[in-house]
Amino acid sequence: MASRPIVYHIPVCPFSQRLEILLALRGIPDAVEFRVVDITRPRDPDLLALTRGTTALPVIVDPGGGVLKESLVILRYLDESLPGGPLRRTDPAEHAVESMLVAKEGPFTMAGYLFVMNQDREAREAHREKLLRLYREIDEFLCDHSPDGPFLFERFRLAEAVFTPIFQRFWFLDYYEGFALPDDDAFTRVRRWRDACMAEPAADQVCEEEIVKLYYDYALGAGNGALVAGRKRSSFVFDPHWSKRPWPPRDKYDTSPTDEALGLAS
Ligand SMILES: N[C@@H](CCC(=O)N[C@@H](CS)C(=O)NCC(=O)O)C(=O)O
Repeated sequence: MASRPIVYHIPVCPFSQRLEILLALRGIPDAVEFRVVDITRPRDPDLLALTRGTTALPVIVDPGGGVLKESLVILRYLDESLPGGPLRRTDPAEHAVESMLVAKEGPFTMAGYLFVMNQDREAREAHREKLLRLYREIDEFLCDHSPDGPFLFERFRLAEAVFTPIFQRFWFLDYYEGFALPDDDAFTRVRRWRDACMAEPAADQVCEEEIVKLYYDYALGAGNGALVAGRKRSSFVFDPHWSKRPWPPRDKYDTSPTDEALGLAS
C-alpha cells in the first residue's frame, strides 16, 4: 500500500495546478506523489481501469486505495486531510461566501476555453463579450464581499487557488485573441484580484511562454492533445521541450504551420 496519495496528472493542466498550489502554500510539495500522464499518447489501460474508463485528470488514489476525481473535490480533500492550516475558511458563513465564488469557476473556465478554441472569426466578439460579462460578475461579487481586497479574505486562500491557474491559462487569450480587460471601472476590482493572484509566489508553476506554446493547438481548435489536421505532433509533446521551440504565430485564423515550423519535429 502506498504511504502517500498518488495524483495522476497532465503537466501544465490548470486543474492539477490547483493541487500544486495548495502543496506549495503549505510548504509540503512532497506530501503527494505526482505521476505524469502524457496526453498525446493512448491512456495506460491500468489507469483507465482505475478510473473506470474516464480520462479526465487529475485523479487521486489515497493510501487506502480510494479513487477521487474532479480537481475541486481533490483540492478540498487534500485541504482537509493534509497537515497545516486549511485554505478554506473554517467559519461556515465565510466558507459559504468563498464557495459562491468558487462556483463561478466552471462557466468562467469554459468561456475562456471556448474563446481560444473558436475558429469562426465572426464569432470572436460574442466570445469576448461573454467572457467580459463573467469578469464583471466576479467584479461585482468581490465589490460586495471584499471591496478593499485584494483577496476575498485576508490572504490567498481557497478561491484564489481555484482561479489562479485559470487566469494564467488565459494568457493564451492575450496572445491569440489580443484579449485584455478594458480600462473601465466595471473591472477594477477583479483586475486587482487577478493581479494579486498572479503575483502569488506559490502559484509560479507555469509561465506565459510555456502556456502560449503548449496551448497552440487549442488555438487551432484541437483540445486535449488532439492532432491538428496535417500535423503528426501535438503542441503538448514533452520533446522537444517548449523552451526550445519558437513562439507560434499569433494569427490563429489564417495559418496552420507544420510540425517543423513549430519546432515540434523530433
Ligand atoms: N472538471 C475537471 C476537468 C479536468 C480536465 O479537463 N482535465 C484535462 C487536462 S487539463 C484532461 O484530463 N484532459 C484529457 C481528457 O479529458 O481526456 C477537473 O476539475 O478536474
